[in-house]
Amino acid sequence: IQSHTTKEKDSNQVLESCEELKKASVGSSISFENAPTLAFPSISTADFHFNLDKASDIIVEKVEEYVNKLGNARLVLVDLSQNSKILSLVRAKAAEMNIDSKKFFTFAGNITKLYSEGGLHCNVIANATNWRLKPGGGGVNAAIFSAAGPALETATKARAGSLSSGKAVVVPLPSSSPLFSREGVTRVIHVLGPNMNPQRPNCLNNDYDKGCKILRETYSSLFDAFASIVR
Ligand code: AR6
Repeated sequence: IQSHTTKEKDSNQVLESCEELKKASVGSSISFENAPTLAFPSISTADFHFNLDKASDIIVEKVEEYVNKLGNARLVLVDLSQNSKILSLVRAKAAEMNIDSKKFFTFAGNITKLYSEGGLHCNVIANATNWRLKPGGGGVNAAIFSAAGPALETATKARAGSLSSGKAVVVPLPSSSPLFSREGVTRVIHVLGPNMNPQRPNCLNNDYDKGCKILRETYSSLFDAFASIVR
């Protein structure tokens, strides 16, 4: 699975050497010609303090459930660093389960720069958000709202005022957003995972029966939302 990252980069180098294609990819979503792809971060495992081993089991279980229902669409788990613990846990477990590495793989990179820095085109990205769907805070939520510009906040408000845990909301990204024009992202799916951090609202106080149930529900909501876009 790891070598997929290299393959993506190699094929990007070929693309980059072709000036015509490079020009054609600027400012238009039509010229991003890959299969529909959802890039998603590991929900709840950083600021929300969810146990990494339990989360990795759930990610692989849910990916296995959905990956073959999505036609040629791909799912990609993203984290900032190649040394990410959650990426290695998931890679190992996905390999054990023989999950098709063309349809599901892991990728190290900033989720807001997957195309421009990694050559990986993902038309949909998931955001691990907060219940108010507010920009800022930290982690991937702050990164996505900041990279997308004010257009995402406006578009999000038009769809929903808040989110309960386990749920997802799909927000079409206006073409004025740099995430659209630079990265080819046409939709952001906000999801709210279970929280185990006492400093954050609705902490589950280490109740992993409830937490695992909600994390499963979160990934189901996310992949159902992506499936409804792909269909
Ligand atoms: N690109 C890719 N992955 C990232 C990026 C990025 N730019 N930034 C973080 N990650 P977290 P949570 C990874 O904390 O645990 C927010 O403040 C990170 O390494 O963003 O669900 C919200 O407003 C980790 O693997 O989300 C909520 O209040 C994963 O993304 C709260 O944090 C999720 O980390 C949600 O906490």
